[in-house]
Amino acid sequence: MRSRVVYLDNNATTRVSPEVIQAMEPFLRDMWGNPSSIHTFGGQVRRHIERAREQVAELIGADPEEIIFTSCGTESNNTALKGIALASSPGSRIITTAVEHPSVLNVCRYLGTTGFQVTELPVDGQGRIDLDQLRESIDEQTVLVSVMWANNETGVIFPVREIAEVVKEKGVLFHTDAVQAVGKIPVDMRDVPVDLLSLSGHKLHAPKGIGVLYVRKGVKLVPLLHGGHQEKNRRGGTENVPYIVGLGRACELAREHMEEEQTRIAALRDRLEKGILESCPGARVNGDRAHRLPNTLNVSFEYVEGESILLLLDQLGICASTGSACSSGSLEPSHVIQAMGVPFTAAHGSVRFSLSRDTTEEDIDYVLEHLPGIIRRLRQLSPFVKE
Ligand code: 7TS
Repeated sequence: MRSRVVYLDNNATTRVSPEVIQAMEPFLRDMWGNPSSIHTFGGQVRRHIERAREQVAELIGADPEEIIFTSCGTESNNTALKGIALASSPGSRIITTAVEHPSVLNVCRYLGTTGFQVTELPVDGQGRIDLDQLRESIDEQTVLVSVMWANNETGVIFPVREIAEVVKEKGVLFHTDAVQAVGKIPVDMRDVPVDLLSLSGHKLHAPKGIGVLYVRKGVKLVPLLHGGHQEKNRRGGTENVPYIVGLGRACELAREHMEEEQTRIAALRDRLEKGILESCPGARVNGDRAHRLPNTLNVSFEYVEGESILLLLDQLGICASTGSACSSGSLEPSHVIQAMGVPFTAAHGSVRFSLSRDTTEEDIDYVLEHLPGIIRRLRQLSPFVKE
């Protein structure tokens, strides 16, 4: 048995916080009625959904009416992209970036096979897009621009306000996948002219299987799930009441504690980064360090396979990831690292460490105690290195 687990894969998923479990429990045990029912037993549940809607809205500076509950970030992204595409004429253009999560990129590519025009903007070596290139690529046919708020693999934060302003100047709709941003950095719909925004519960200590699509008042989109009248006809299906209540509580906790928590998390991340760069020759950080989520560190170790590092870390109970868990199983470097033009010898050795409010100093010390030795051992095995 391993003596401990050091979980540094919080961009893949986070632990459900005890307060969230406590908030959800009554809705699994006692208050299990259908919120659409006429009788009091079911109907009493409805106001708890509306309370959760307010809690989510408050975290992102939205109006509760602009919040649609979905089953996950992937569904929110699909609803935004397909919903706007279906409300537009065939041949319309959608613009996105080469470093989006597959739940945006693969939807755009699918829409590309059904007659829509799709532009994937490249990124530079730091993972940034060029705003002039974005402006120039918005043509008469463009109906939607989708750029993530923060990248899940590198943590790079996009200048969403500037991007939104460029897009709105052209009279085009703007969607942002904020799955990795919400709960980690301020996200406020009163400040930024976003039309549609996706978030996901399990990235902020709520359960997997609950998400939100924010849709600004007045924006028309075709639902992904046609069905009953739930969510004001924008998403059919009986509401996942316990998870909706849990997400509401998670948003409330994020709002109360984000500032202090994220300062502490950023300090731990910086200590990990400094320790790795000092003790592992050939280590380099991927992504723009000046504009990065406080919890994320993506490092490449030259001439070493990321997968081998993960396996050896795993034997010590340390959980990290190469790129996104969604693409694990493939030995290709991640599309994000490739799009940034990271050299081949480093791209294969990229590892993502992502922290959370549960991360402790001892966790970081434990990694720094063991990682340099792992890298040294693997380098000695590399056919490319003579030491
Ligand atoms: N968008 C982004 C930016 C994400 O990071 C993820 C999950 C999703 C959408 C999908 O959300 P879900 O609720 O459907 O899971 N990202 C990752 C990751 O980086 N590693 O594992 C899952």
